[in-house]
Amino acid sequence: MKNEQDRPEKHVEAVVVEAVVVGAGFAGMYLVHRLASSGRTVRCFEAGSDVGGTWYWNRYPGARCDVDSMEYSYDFDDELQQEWEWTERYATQPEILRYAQHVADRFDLRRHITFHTRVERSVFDETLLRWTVTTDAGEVLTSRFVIMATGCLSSTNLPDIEGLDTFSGPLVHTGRWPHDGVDFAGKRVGIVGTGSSGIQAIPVIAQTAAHVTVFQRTAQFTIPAQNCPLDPEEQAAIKAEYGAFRERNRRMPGAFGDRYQRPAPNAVGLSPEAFHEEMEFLWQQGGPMFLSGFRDLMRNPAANQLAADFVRGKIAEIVHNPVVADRLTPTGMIGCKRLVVDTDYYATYNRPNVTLVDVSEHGQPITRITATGLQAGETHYEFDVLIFATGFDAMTGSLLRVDLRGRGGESLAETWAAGPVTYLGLGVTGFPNLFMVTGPGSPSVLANMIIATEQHVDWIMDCIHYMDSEGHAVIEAERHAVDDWVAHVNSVAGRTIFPSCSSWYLGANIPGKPRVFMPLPGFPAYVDRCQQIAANAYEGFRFESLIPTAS
Ligand code: N01
Repeated sequence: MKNEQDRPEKHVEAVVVEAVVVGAGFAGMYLVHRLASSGRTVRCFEAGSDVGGTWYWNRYPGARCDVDSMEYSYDFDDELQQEWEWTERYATQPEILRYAQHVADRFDLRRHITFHTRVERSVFDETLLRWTVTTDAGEVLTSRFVIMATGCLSSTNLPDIEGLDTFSGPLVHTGRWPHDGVDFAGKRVGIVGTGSSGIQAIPVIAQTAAHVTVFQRTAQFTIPAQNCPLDPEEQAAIKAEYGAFRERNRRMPGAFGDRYQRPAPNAVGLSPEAFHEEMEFLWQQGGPMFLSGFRDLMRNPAANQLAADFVRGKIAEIVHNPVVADRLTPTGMIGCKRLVVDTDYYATYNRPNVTLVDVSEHGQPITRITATGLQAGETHYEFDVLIFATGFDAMTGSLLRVDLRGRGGESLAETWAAGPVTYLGLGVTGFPNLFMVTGPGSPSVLANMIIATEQHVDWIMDCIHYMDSEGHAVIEAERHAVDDWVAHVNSVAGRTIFPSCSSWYLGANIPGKPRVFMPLPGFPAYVDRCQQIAANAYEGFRFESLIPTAS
């Protein structure tokens, strides 16, 4: 902590607001609720016309969550979680959006949120110890805190392909889906990208389109969701002990899936029969807990190959045409890229109106978009609708889209030129009183996102209360703490298979983006560390206090 003795007296302008929150997804909404209900002035800015974040923008057909709905919801208010009724094991995008809107109504959040507005710039004034925040509507605010609740997967990635603006029909990105929908009936549809979004959308679009042509650059491992209606008795049983249910899930590595936990032996060393029987059970059970049946799948490449081979075998069983099955069969390790969860994905390729085109460098790469379709290799494909399911500039994209200027006018982009560096994924040296929710270096995308955002918001609120009680005006991550934290994240990730493939976790999907493994595996250990740091007077952060001005 700094010695305040020699600090010159400062006169502080009236604070317009205590906090500016950027984004009104699940993180921003909970922040607004906590800040406003503790009597603080808060302004939240949201580019969309309503709350919901990811679930507001990603309205493509088939969009649904792959964390169980009883787990993918706020747990900060017991009445809220008791009164809301989920209808399916995995909630659809419209149902999650309705839930977000219900929360906004219930806690009267919208009066603090300015919609259709982006924060464009935020500059830290080292004299006033305040942020000057400017929006694209021209509004300027002075705020003590800026809290980035911009989401990990909200900056869409549209590949830079020649002729993108020449296509004469609708050209849509899954992450910016039109609110009035897209009519596929009788249409020829081209879809580029086979990650989670494409894999969810393709089977649904194929049901009404005249023809769907899928342009696949890399084959993906995907596991059946085995989605089903939620049994009211099961829902009631969970609600009867919701607190304990939540607590058990918070102790899971990804803060979800406790009830699917089974004894997890090592795959290596197990008899092939016993291994196959367990894998079959996990496949029938469905969902992202598929890889948790064995302790060594995410650590030992040999074990991982056994599970990968099991899924490859499933593809060969499901897909009738062996050439198409072969094209759909991923190489490499399973779970190294984000595991995809689907409904009828592989079986969709048995439909006569679905074609798979390999656009990898060994196949027919896409060279340009034309007025009537796209050119891949030697072939020109004609479409009425073109869809890009090409993902996001993950984790850093939406943070860097705002011109954030910290001490000395340095931008976050400059500070992160070699990749994102943070302390706990919450703070950055040189950017006082700036918090990120689920920033790089925190479990974020490797965890149940709503629970991860609640944990961060609770930590931030505790920290702000602590600052007030201690008379601190400003908090800032110390450089040595950031360096140690980055080393820690690399070391934890390095003990897994995650860094060994080209995934968006590493920024590998964006040309020129520094390759840094951004999320931190292991939610419970992270939470323990956050609590320990708070208990030790927020070690690793430094504080500054204002000399009170005479009135
Ligand atoms: O994006 P992605 P996403 N030419 O980056 C391809 C979450 N999410 O929107 O693998 C041709 O995974 C690219 O190919 P390649 C979830 O965390 C969750 O699908 O780079 N193809 C890939 O196939 C997920 O991981 C849910 O070779 C190009 C695809 O586009 C994350 O969001 C649902 C290309 C992008 O896949 C992102 O998923 C949806 C090009 N120039 C999303 N550029 C659920 O909860 C890219 N591709 C279930």
